[in-house]
Amino acid sequence: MKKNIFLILITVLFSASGFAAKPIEAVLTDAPNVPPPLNRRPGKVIVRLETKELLGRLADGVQYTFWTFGGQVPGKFIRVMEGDEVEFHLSNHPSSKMPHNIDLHAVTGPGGGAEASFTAPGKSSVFSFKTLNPGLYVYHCATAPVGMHIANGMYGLILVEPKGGLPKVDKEYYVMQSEFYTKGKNGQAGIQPFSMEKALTEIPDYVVFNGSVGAMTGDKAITAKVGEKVRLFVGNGGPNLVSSFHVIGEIFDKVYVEGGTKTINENVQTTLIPAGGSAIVDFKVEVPGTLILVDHSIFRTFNKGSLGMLKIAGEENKEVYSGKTGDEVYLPEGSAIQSIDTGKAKVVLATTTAERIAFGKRTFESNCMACHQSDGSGIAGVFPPLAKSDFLNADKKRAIRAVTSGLSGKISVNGKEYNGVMPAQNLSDEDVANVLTFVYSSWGNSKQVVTPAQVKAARK
Ligand code: HEC
Ligand SMILES: [Cu+2]
Repeated sequence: MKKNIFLILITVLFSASGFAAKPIEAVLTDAPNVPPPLNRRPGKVIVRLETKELLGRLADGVQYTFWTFGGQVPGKFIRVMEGDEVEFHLSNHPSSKMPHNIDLHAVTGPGGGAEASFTAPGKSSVFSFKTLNPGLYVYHCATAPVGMHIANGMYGLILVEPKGGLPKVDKEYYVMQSEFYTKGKNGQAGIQPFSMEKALTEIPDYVVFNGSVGAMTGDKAITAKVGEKVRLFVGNGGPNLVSSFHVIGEIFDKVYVEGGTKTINENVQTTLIPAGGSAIVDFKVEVPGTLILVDHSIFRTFNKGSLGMLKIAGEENKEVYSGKTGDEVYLPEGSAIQSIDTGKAKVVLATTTAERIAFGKRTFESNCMACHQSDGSGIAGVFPPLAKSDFLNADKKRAIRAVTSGLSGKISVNGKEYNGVMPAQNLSDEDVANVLTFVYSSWGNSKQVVTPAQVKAARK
């Protein structure tokens, strides 16, 4: 114990007097985690990063060969401080097919380190730089064809803490948006190769946070407690799109505009994050619930994947937010149940029950989940549960009709009354069969199978 204190004292004295202290190995983290604040003086720091190409999940049933910094998309979060001397080691895994390099926007020097770090498979490169400017910076691969290396997942964030650090908060998270361009359409199953044509037209099939659809939802949501201050380090890897970053149900108390440290905007709803840029957003969470992280170019969010969740636990504060205090059906004269046209053309027909369930899960996620929730639990008093629903399990034909024609008026589900309106779902017989078979197979339901022929018959 005494010896430790003595050692710390010596180290402090040495660094204070300008003696070269032992270099520090930087702690790197995978998204959504961020290395802890540094609380130290500037010094010599060693960063070791490995490029690796690997097959991974892009969406349910969809796989993609990602090119990564550190084995995940986005790349590892690097945290250094203003005035550090960074010795950067880039290693390219022997199994890689491509050479890679790194352009760190935090570097002052040609290519941001790109030329110095060009590394063939099975090799390592070393270069050094001084962190002259504090801020939150993107890094990315800059090996030709640059667009393709970025499109395949080669980007991440490096934070250069200003001297003295950023103001203290309770939770810090790493969120990075990016797009993927695949040969097949959104949702098309299998291993999807990169599509250069789609990348050139800048119309992606997927727009995601942290590398895949659903990387930050459900039990992978980030969390905080009522009363805590939350900080998101948000980056945009592009390669093409600009993000309108927004958190549904929050207002950013502070935005470090474009990831700089000088211009701090306050009370912001949506902040623009350029491709190859960043922002730091701080906010205090006041009430419990699930906040939804989105790109407010909203079709990207609800149809292409850029949706994340921040779950807040804690006590209600009815003064800040009352929740629903009134709930009545509003059906003015002449109005009928509306229908939602999803415009989705499905071509692949299920041949087995397992396939029906798998396809049905996707239909559920894009057509039912918003109301009935991902675990089928519904929302008390508003959307009835599908999980263990006596209403559902008692009568298959009635369940089919609810989906094909909509449902309104008083119903009772598991002893609780509901009096809402479910819009008719404009789905094909095949899709209705799939989604109901999925629902029946999930959450303790009766495991009945619904076929397209039964749907067709029930429509009459
Ligand atoms: C816009 C919100 C909304 C969407 C989307 C929606 N529902 Fe519903 N659903 C409701 C409401 C509200 C009710 C209750 C209607 C009533 O009170 O008469 C309901 C009732 C039901 C019921 C009967 C009650 C029960 O809990 O068993 C079933 C089955 C059902 N929905 C299935 C689905 C399926 C499957 C989908 C997707 C294809 C879907 N719903 C999409 C709002 C929605
Ligand atoms: Cu590369």
